[in-house]
Amino acid sequence: ASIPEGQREAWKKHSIHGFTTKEQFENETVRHIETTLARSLFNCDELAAYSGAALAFRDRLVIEWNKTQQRQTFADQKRVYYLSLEFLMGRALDNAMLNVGLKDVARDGLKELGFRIEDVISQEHDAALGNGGLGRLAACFLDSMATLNYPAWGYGLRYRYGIFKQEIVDGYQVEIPDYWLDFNPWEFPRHDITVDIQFYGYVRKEINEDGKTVAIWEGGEIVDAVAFDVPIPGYGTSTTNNLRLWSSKASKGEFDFQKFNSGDYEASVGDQQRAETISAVLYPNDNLDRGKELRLKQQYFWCAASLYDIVRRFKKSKKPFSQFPEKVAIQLNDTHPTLAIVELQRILVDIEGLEWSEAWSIVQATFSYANHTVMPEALEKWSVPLMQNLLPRHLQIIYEVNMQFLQYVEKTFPKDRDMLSRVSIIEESNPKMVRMAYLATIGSHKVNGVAELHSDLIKTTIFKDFVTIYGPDKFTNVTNGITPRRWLHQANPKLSELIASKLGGYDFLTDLTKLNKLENFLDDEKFKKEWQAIKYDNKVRLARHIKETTGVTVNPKALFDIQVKRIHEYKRQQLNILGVIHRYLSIKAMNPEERKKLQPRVSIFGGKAAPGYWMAKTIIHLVCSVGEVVNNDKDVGDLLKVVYVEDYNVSKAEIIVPASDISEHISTAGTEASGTSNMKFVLNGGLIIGTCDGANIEITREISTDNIFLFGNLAEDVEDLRHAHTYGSFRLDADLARVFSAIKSNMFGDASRFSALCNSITDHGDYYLVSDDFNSYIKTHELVDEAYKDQTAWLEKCITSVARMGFFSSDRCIQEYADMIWNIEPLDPESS
Ligand code: T68
Repeated sequence: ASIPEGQREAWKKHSIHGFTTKEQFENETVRHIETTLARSLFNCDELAAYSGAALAFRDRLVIEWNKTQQRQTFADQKRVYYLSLEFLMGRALDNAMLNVGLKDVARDGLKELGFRIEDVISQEHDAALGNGGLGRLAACFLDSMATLNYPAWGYGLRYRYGIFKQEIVDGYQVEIPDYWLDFNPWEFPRHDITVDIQFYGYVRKEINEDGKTVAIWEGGEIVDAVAFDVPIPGYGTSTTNNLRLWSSKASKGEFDFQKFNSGDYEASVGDQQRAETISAVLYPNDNLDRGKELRLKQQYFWCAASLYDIVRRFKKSKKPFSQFPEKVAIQLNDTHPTLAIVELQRILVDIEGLEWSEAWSIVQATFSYANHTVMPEALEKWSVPLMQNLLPRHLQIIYEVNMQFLQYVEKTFPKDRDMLSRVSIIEESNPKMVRMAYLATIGSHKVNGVAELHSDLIKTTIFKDFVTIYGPDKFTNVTNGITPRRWLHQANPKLSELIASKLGGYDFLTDLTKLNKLENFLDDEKFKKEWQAIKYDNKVRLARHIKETTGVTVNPKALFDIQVKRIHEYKRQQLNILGVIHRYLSIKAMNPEERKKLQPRVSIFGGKAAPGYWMAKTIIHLVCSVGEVVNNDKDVGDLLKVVYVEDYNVSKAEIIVPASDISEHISTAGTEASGTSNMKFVLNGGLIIGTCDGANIEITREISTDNIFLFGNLAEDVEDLRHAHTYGSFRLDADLARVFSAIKSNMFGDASRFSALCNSITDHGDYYLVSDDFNSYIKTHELVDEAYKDQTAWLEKCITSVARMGFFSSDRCIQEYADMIWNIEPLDPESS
């Protein structure tokens, strides 16, 4: 429906261009406050100022967004679709200001209107549609894809409730629902873009006019998927990509007017609510699979809507389906979207009438799959009866895919009889289970891990047989990265500015390897003083936040030791807090002379526990209980403080990350696929203490062993150590035994509350090797204390590390995906 040639002049005359000057920004902001929000200068609080400024910036984004979409349609290049059940975006306004390069304009404008930009920015509610690393990775990738001008779309679910808000009440985690949609200027409902999604029903076989047997999926229920679009601006480019989130609602056909008219309101409203439940809430588990039916419904709802949308867009080009993989790449963020593979095969065979094998080649050439964990409890499996009921046709397709795959395996490896049951998509358990990681692997042309160690591990553990079957080239590594725009420029503006002043501009934000020039300034005393002052200011800012939210006073001159991430036994916050108790006991035993020599510390924890993960909640409680005792022990004073920062999220991370001296990345070797906060902390001039796990290993390679505190057993030894525990040779570390005695003496309150936690280490096999690594951990912390005393040397380590972090930009990472996996080209907005 385009405007005729003759009328286009009028359109162009009135076409909106968006503000560029302070005057125009103020004008737009006030206009939005007065008209869009119907408020006035007598009635304008910080929230209204935020809303007005956000709407002004939104207008600017929309203009470029429209142009980008037009340009991409016209160019008809290959696009990538990033399917992720989680997008942990955080706040959008600050990011929009920086990406379009108008933050200074906004600061001055807001000041003139009576507001401080920081207060306005902090009014925004985080978009928290994710659990942790996996969801935040998706958000960093969107930023990089737009910045690098790739024609890329994100597809996700528009949860009404994001990850819960955490409150700490009497030292326990309490979960509060995160209703975030009250005012969200960043999304655009597309009520014209809806897709009917079918569930349940049955499959009928029919002979069509060509004499071919076709499957027809009938009956069941229909739910509508409505698109909500979110603009994703790139940094320093006008490319503005789209993130499409699906929301569920009762379909018009389905909403029972009969029931409604006959007065059975409750039943009709019930149907509606059941439909809306699908996109109601994000499942709050990270690295754990619980196999709930509603989760499977969410997955299919989102995959089917996205695939329908992608296929519809492709069909507009009128090209044959054989060219589908030349126009479409689909990236699966973990196994959560694996049903998209099955759905595309269903569309091609059942609806478009392609031959099975031709369709399957198209599917395999289209999809690629990134794995994010090797831990068995996190690998997705769905029960066959559940799938049979909810998605009967999809289960048939899975069985067919499996049969053909197993026939091939049998023919190729006739001697290995056990291989068939090992690699079958269907696990022969009771009930039978569909192994989603195998299905994703079989249906993709590339499978990648997210850090080198992890990519090696998947090839020798969960996908060992698949390496034999497909050869090693199907499996590759793409080490994770982070966006330096948010995680340096936005979170740490002063450091970014200092770096820019030395490097002659902000080019490092789009080519992070440019940071290496910082090594030329290691003798520049003024530079180093400024660097140190910025770190101190960032610590003061965090100390203020801690004071306001917990009431605890911490000294910004102390060493800030931070562990913020989801609470999980494999991430070993228990090792950290047991180490803190050890430190406390040591301090208590010291004489005044020894105390004088000790480096004062603040141990800062933060992170959410899955609501049903009882052990993780116990760890939180232990941290809080230790804090309660230590922080009120006059005898200890500033030598040690222990803080739990409530409700760790993206916007808190932006305050916490720049304030660390040392951060903890101490997972049992071989369990953390990559980790990405390790990269954020180092990029902000903090050092890390960590195990040889995930991306810590590559960080070490880049910044050198001199600049990182590594400790603990290696991944290759973990299996043997566990085996040894099981067969009797477990010996509790002596220092750790003293720590347990202290806990048992009720030093931190009723010890029975911590007994399961202690017993998991002392009596139940110490699966995460806390005792095995304890001594090495304590010793390494002593090295940290020693090193921190030499502030000059410490500072040089920090600066050298930052200079060498270029590799960990998500731009590098996206470049690798684009070249090695997606085979897509950027579309430069200036060249068309
Ligand atoms: C994380 N995974 C990895 N999973 O743990 C981390 N899981 O090492 C890695 O750096 C990061 O992914 C990015 O690659 C997760 O965050 C989940 O959140 C999750 C959510 C649902 C189900 C399973």
